[in-house]
Amino acid sequence: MIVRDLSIENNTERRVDSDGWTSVRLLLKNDGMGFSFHITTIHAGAELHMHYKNHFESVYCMEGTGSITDLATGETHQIRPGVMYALNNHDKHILRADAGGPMIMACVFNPPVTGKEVHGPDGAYAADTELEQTA
Ligand code: 9YT
Repeated sequence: MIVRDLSIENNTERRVDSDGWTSVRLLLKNDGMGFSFHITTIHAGAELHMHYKNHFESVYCMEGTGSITDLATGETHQIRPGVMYALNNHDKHILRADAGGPMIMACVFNPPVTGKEVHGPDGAYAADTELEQTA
C-alpha cells in the first residue's frame, strides 16, 4: 500500500512549478500503478494551451472556476467543483482559471508521467521513450 499526504509531498521534489500551474505528483510511473495521479493548481487568471499527444488525461475540479475550450470544435465548457473532463482523443485544448482565484484539480495520466515533465512548445509532454523502446 502507498499512503502519501499532499501537505508533506508539497515540500518535496514531487512538487513541480511551471508557468501558470503548480502540481504535486502523488503517484508516478515508478509506483507501478499504470497511471500517475496529480493534484494540480491552475493559478488565478492563467490560460494554458495544452495538447497531450502522448497521454490520456482525466481531470476533476475540486475548487475554483474556469473553462476549457476544445480546439477541435471551438466549444467552451465551464468548469466548477464537481466537473470532470477527459481528454480521450488527445484533445488539443485551452484551460483557463478565472481571475478570482485558482482552480484545484485532481488529474490522472495514462501512461503515467515519469517525474518532472513540463509542457514542450507544442503543449505536450514528451512520450515515455522507455515505453516506446520496449513496445
Ligand atoms: C489540469 C491539468 O492540465 N493538469 C496537468 C497536470 C499537471 N500540469 C502536471 O502535473 O503535469
